[in-house]
Amino acid sequence: MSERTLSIIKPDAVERNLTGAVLKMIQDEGLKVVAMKMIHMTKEQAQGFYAVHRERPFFDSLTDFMCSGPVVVAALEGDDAIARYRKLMGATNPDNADEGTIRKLFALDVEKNTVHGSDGPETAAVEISYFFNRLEMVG
Ligand code: YYY
Ligand code: MG
Repeated sequence: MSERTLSIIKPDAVERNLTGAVLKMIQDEGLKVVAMKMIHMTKEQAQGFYAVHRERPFFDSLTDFMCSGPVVVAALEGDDAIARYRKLMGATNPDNADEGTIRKLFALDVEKNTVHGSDGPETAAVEISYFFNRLEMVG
């Protein structure tokens, strides 16, 4: 079934000019970009995005990192897009990520791990609407 997921190319990757390489992997996987933009989040915007993690010990450091530089946010569409993108990303900690995944190739550590991808249909819908309105989505 066709579904959509929210991708973020994180500050560590944008800063190292890896945006094109990550987008190529996304497109080679067959996922279609249906919305995309570069933004530089405020601390408050990063806290809002990661609100589900606000009680976690890494929340303050994570949200500092996510507003430390520009990111590229995109909505991706395809059959089973959520799981396929999670598989392409690899495990949260790059030490545990499979060979050939984005995080295995590019992530610096568990925090500076290059990409975000939604973890389910409900979070995907919330996360896409956090960044994009209907006029910004193709199709
Ligand atoms: O969905 P995913 O990004 O793979 O991991 P989450 O468990 O949702 O955590 C979100 C984000 O938080 C993760 O990408 C990096 C950061 N983080 C961290 O800095 N340290 C941890 N021990 C776990 C997660
Ligand atoms: Mg997550």
